[in-house]
Amino acid sequence: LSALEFAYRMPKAELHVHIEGTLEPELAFALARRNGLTLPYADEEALHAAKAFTDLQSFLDLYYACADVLRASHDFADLMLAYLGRAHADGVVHAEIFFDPQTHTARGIPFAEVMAGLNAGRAEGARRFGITSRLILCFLRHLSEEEAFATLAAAEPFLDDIDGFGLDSSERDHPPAKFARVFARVRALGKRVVAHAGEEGPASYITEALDVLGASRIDHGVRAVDDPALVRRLAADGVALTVCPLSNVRLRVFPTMKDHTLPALMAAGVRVTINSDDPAYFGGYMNDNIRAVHEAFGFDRATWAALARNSLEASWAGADDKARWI
Ligand code: ES4
Ligand code: ZN
Repeated sequence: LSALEFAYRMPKAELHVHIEGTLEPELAFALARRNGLTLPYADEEALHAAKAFTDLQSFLDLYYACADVLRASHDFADLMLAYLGRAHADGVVHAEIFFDPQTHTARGIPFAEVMAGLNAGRAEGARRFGITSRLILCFLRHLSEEEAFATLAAAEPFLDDIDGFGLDSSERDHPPAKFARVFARVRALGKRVVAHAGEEGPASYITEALDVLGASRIDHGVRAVDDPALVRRLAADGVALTVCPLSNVRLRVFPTMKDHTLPALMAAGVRVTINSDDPAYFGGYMNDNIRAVHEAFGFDRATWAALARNSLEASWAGADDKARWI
């Protein structure tokens, strides 16, 4: 078995995937039809052509526009089931999945409708594929603290189904500290904290996410290399980074995959994981990311095994499940 085939088949966890970012063009057009809507793109090919991004914001504009086809709970269920099936095919045994409720409640979709659909999809995915999953509610950082607090209040009846809270959307000029009080409340509710930091924003946002928000994992975190003391801290404390290689190249965080800081972070002893972020937008799912990294860096089997083990260890799966997989 080649190192790449080995990596494809390894049982692994996906810890950084936005469910809205798994909306493939085919499903987007099917949901538009089902809901009597017209997408601002003539066909799947035109939508595909719109995915030539120049930065994070150029992606987010399209991502939020396409999410408009998600209306009823069964739309969210179909989206979730399609993702879990695709992840299962790539050896993913456990997924911790972001959702952006503000993208939906702002359009008048009830929070309960979103939750019902995501949970129905997760239940069916567990039945069909044996895949376990968790939900992570992300606050949109370009919106206000007040709106984040309102979202947290709306989430309170559903806390049994939400394992953690995160922070996503436009990073620049929206530092983690903007949401210090919201995440204090999240911690008081006994929930885990993660945050996107150090994707387009500076390494100092990673430090802030750890110190001010109490984040236990950092989403992306690839700019940590600009602060050697921070890299030593991440390694010493075992803070996992949920790295998304194809995303970073498509959003021009790095010019090419060979410029990616993933090998440097691993060499420094940081607990790195590989993830797909928004697979319908960035050119692929888990194993597509693994292939792209392998083409750039040619890791051996031991390195791929370590990356898969990192993902399972850094996950919030139960101890029994972890013992089965690791
Ligand atoms: C995202 Cl790649 C990325 N960065 C920040 N926020 C996001 N939401 C969805 N994908
Ligand atoms: Zn992300």
